[in-house]
Amino acid sequence: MKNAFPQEFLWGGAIAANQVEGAYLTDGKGLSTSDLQPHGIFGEIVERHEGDHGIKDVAIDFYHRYPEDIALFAEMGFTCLRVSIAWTRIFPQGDEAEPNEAGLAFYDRLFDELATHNITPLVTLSHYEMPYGLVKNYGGWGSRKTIGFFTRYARTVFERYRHKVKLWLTFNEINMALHEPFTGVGLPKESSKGEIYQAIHHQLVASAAAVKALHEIIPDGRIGNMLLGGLLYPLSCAPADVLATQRQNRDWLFFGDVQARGYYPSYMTRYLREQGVALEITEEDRETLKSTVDFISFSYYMSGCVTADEALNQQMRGNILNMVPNPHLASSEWGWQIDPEGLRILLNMLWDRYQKPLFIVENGLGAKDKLEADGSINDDYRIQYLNDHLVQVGEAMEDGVEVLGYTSWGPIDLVSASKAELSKRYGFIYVDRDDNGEGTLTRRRKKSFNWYQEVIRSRGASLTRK
Ligand code: BGP
Repeated sequence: MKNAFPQEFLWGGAIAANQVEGAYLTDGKGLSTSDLQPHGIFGEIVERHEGDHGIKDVAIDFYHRYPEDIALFAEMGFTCLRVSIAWTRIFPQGDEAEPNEAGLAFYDRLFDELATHNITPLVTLSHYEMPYGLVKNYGGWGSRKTIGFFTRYARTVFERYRHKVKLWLTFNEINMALHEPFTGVGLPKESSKGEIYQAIHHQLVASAAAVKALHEIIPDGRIGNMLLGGLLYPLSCAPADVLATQRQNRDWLFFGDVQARGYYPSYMTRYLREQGVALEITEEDRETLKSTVDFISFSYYMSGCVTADEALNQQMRGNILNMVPNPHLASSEWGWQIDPEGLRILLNMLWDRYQKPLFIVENGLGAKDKLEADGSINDDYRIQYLNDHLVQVGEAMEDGVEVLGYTSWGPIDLVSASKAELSKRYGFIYVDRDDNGEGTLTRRRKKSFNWYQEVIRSRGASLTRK
């Protein structure tokens, strides 16, 4: 492939605190919503008791092993690492007046280590977790007060790391709240549409308040939103299918519309009215929402189809976005449909819609890897997946889309979000730990490690087209 990627394009990987760090009560950290989901975001919510265990309590022990892991990322040539800050390390219950110094100090060490290797941090403020204290005592994002707690947290970390971190994201996959309200906004699963959208509204206001604070505190910084790029195609060309698809794409684009444009789109006003949902939106909220993001970031793993045919729809329902399988695409071992061209389509769609720079902050293949007797891991399927997606990123850039960078999901094996599995591996680096928590936590380079290293070194020239 010809060299489509500019010098300043950021290459790297993305991880999230609750999926890698472990040390779930260390140095004063409080319990987060993630700590109550030992079986992942689709599993039950479990109250924690002294002496109990969950796979994420240790995760891959990044809290203690980050220097070794960052050295491996540097060896691959990473110029960027997306991490998240665990809010509960900074404000353990969420409502304290003063931050927890030991938590702040940890991220100082982490960012210093990245700086040693010239790796630019891209930091998510909230990745699928919030202080459980805010859920228990205030009702999570259902309460307007949470906007203030979050803004205090955001301002605290912006002030503290203003010389170390210039690139920020607000909420990971903010549109996920519609599907998993506990993970997204700290509300029970059985919450009504009105309650969920009110909580989402509070979160959107908080996101905009963070954008405003960032611009004040770090004038040379940039902050983006983060969407689950749930690209949907009509199952057929029947206008009813096309219309249903437009509506479902708007379910998630709505978040981007508010965060990038600064106001609620008209289709949403109609939708909420027809659902009988009357949101409490103050004048001050409207003012705050006008602080729009500098760039759009998103995750992309798969695409899906939509049909207006309810009977067919019901038959095929099953996964989180209610996608109907696309007969033209193959699936991963976890049933996620693989669609590299979808990434080009999505990049163009978001660029056409927002005209703001884009950042692919998650993409990758979760697969079972085999550790050979000689210690090698030959993950050609992962190389293929990533190669094909990166080729399409190059195509989108040729189309004129402005892309800031690409951080593949899980550059080191980590605990999966959906089911808290370790056997669902995404990494270039293998971690010796299984779903039961057995293993030495030793790290090993997979075949894809050298492959990615070469892709970065050659700025994409080594990618192969079909
Ligand atoms: C995204 C999340 C990540 C990550 C990824 C892969 O939705 O932002 O946290 O885990 O999906 O999903 P999983 O871990 O379930 O395979």
